[in-house]
Amino acid sequence: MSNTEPYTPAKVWQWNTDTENKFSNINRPTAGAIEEKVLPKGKHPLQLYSLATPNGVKVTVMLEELLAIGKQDAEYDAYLINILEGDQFGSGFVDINPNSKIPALFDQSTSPGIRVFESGAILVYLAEKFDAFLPKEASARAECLSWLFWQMGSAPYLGGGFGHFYAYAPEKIEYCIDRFTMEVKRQLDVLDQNLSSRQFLCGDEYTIADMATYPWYGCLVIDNLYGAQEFLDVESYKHVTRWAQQIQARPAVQRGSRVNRSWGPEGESVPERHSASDFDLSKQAT
Ligand SMILES: N[C@@H](CCC(=O)N[C@@H](CS)C(=O)NCC(=O)O)C(=O)O
Repeated sequence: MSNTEPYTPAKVWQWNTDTENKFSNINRPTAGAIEEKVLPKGKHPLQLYSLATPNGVKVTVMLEELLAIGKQDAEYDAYLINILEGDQFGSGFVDINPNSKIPALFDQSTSPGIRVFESGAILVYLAEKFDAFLPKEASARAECLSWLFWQMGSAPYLGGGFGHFYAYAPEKIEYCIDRFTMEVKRQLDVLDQNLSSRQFLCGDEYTIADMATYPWYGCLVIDNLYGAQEFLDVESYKHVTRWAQQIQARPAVQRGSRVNRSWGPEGESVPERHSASDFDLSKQAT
């Protein structure tokens, strides 16, 4: 594929399996399990199968926040799903998420157990189960769900659109980078304007909307997600930066961001988490 060769779509699209790209290689045009693989299960009420990508971090941050406010039944076992190795296509994983994407949660404290997939649905499920981080009053709840769903609808433009074409695609295609940069900068401006008069996305209260948005737009601005800080001129989004720094300073966010990480500095990552002491053990390993 090259920018200089004009591309004419075939009459019927065919799946090209001999691409060199490690990200497109894991994708396939069909759904369902491709191998029998039983998922491991721990002793805690909640079983999480995930990876520390922005969508995964939303949930580990929520679980750590719940534990931090004393919700002991939010104890969880977090197992690593290596999406580059195809773990998401194992039969056990597909049973709890037919869409083969992390994160996926299994609540074994109920009988029968409950599966939940899609990060936004998992956040709402946990918020309702533990009565936390989702306001109950009608207008505050509507505001929180609006920002949560805003994030769920917007992030694919950031990750699948901008991030993919700016950082991962085998060649830089101006049309694609322009299109998604325009949209991501517009989204950052939406957030910046909202946060200019609010401490958190919905006002004074820290909610699941902040937890969902921080790993994407917060990390884009303060952690150089996709190496795009300069390209996107993130310094101009001052309110997003202030908000992201405030959230990043929370101990539960720092713990949650380390869970299910299989990369980064040794001692920082906690690839599997089964108890609070896993964070200390991981530090001692350095
Ligand atoms: N809308 C989903 C998106 C989940 C998603 O895209 N997960 C990615 C990692 S961030 C994944 O599992 N990719 C594996 C694949 O595409 O095969 C959610 O928010 O849970």
